[in-house]
Amino acid sequence: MRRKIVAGNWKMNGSKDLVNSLVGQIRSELASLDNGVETVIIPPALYVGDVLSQAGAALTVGIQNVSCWDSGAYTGEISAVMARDAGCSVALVGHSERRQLFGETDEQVAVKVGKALASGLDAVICVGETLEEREAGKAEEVVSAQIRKAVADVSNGQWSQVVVAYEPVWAIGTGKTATADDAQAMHAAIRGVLKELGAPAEEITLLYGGSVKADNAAALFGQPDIDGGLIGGASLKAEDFVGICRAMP
Ligand code: G2H
Repeated sequence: MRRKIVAGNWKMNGSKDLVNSLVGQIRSELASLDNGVETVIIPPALYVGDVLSQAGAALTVGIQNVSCWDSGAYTGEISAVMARDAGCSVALVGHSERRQLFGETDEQVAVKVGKALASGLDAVICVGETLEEREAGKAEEVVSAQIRKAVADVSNGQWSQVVVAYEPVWAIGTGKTATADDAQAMHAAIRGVLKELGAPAEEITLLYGGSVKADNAAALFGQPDIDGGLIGGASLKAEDFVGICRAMP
């Protein structure tokens, strides 16, 4: 039985006021939900403590990025060890915005996956193709290569901490969503790659991300290989985010 996860990636949005208004509301509205979904809030790192203080046991908290290093003279960096120490349970690694805007490479993603897992965090490894790559018929090839590199150093005992999020770059924040069929096809391919690599593929949670909303979540989550969602814009409004959590079968 795979974990079902809905994670809200706030990106560089939010404030103490938003934490105060949103987290308690999400928490209370999800209190009666019994569909087994694990709900994760991933705010900007400065607000991790504030979110944790309001999250209660029902919500877990994550960090959007971790450093390639554990500590030292790396101004502005936050290590996985620190994120764990601060109370995070989850780290996003290799989000397309990190790859595209900050030049994060597959090699750095692999190092960050290692740091997250070694520190005890679950690593949500983000992969996805650009529109150009999809139109060239290379989507599966690109995503498969990203996964192979990202998990190259994962050891047998660490697979239970690995989650993969498929986020087609052309669907992120654009209002365009992959069809449920297209997303399912890619998720099945991802599971196939994990299996080839010797991972317990049937037990690994695969999330879809990219303009997920309350009104398209049920179709996506109803697919056999889609185990939840990584939510951006719609995680900033309680009604939308809770609606997505409720859409999990
Ligand atoms: C993809 C997603 C969250 P959005 O980046 O990671 O964002 O739901 O706004 O497309």
